Amino acid sequence: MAEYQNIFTRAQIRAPAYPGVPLPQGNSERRGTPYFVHWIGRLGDAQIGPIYLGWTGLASLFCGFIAIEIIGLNMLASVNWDPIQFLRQFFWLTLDPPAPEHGISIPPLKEGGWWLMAGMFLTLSILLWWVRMYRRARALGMGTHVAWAFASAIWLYLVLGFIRPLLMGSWSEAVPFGIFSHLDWTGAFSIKYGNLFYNPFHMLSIAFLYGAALLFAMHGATILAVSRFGGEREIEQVVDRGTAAERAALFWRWTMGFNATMESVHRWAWWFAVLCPLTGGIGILLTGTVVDNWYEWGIQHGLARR
Ligand code: 07D
Ligand code: 07D
Repeated sequence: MAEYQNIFTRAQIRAPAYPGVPLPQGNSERRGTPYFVHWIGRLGDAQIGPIYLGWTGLASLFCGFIAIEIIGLNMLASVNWDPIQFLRQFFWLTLDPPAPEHGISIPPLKEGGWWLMAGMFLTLSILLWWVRMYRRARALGMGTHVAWAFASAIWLYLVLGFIRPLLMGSWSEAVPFGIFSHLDWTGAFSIKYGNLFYNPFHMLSIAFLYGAALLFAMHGATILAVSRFGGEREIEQVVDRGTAAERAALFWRWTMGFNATMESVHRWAWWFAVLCPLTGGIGILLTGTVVDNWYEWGIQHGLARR
């Protein structure tokens, strides 16, 4: 019995290393001879590589490197170039956006210009990585669901650091680069706009966040529970349901009254995950642009009481 309750993967795939399906014309080669690592296999697939180094991936890594370099060197400068203090104070170090008086102009480097430049490179890096995800999926003849889910997170990121600051007419509205400074920003944002809890889109975002965790737990647990009947071979189970899918479905009909299917559970998961930052981004976009104080808004709309 205990063998099925291990958090690590027990069965490791050890077929001969597989370079992947043939790619359409115009794709570059996949690099590296694949090899196997036992401990990696305990978490996922033991095969490492080959890796695809397209130009969008390389350009993304390059832009990401520049962004981290700008942020890191500014943080290092803020502790007088002392590497020990950099490590000790890392969580508290920050690269802040320009002050309000700069509006959406390009400020001097030391007054937020570095922040703007880091943000530009980070955004380029993220967008190029999105293109890489999209194009690799197409090259494999897959759907582009992963890229569109990623796009939803990018939407929230762009609202927080670019779209909303533009609408508000000031970079100072954007999020700083720093571990605790971005938490301080989040806390201050809520207070400044009268308590984000009364923002219905924050409520929706939270419901999808919690819902996504719940669905992930239910789905992960269900599949592990029927893996002794081959339940993790999900797609086979869609066309030829067999005893694993039957038991999983019956379990939920017993305990909950109805059940998802092997296919629909993934649609639920996708939508919950996607709707979390999608609704969140709408909530942030409305804050300060359409609604100045969510508590007052809540009172006006019968949500909050004085
Ligand atoms: C587990 C996948 C791996 C990703 C990881 C994050 C960096 C940052 C720092 C250059 C689940 C890698 C971290 C690349 C490097 C510098 C200075 C994903 C997994 C491990 N946050 N946030 C964190 C980001 C915002 C909030 C942690 C990013 C908003 C709260 C990490 C963004 C608001 C809390 C982090 C972003 C907000 C955190 C762990 C971008 C509202 C926490 C993240 C680009 C949404 C938690 C100390 C994690 C924490 C935390 C990264 C945006 C709120 C540093 C990259 C502005 C309340 N955030 N965050 O595991 O421990 O995600 O903070 O938008 O409590 Mg944040
Ligand atoms: C940040 C999307 C961008 C990330 C990208 C990733 C890299 C690194 C590195 C691979 C997370 C880029 C990656 C660059 C790659 C490696 C190593 C997604 C991001 C593109 N809140 N709140 C939310 C709760 C309060 C506030 C969402 C709970 C207070 C603000 C979420 C509580 C105040 C904002 C949520 C709570 C407050 C949010 C985020 C409880 C603070 C937002 C969803 C129990 C005092 C954001 C509408 C998400 C939002 C947001 C949860 C409380 C402030 C559901 C559970 C009242 C300002 N809050 N919150 O997916 O969308 O984030 O709001 O109290 O901006 Mg909140």
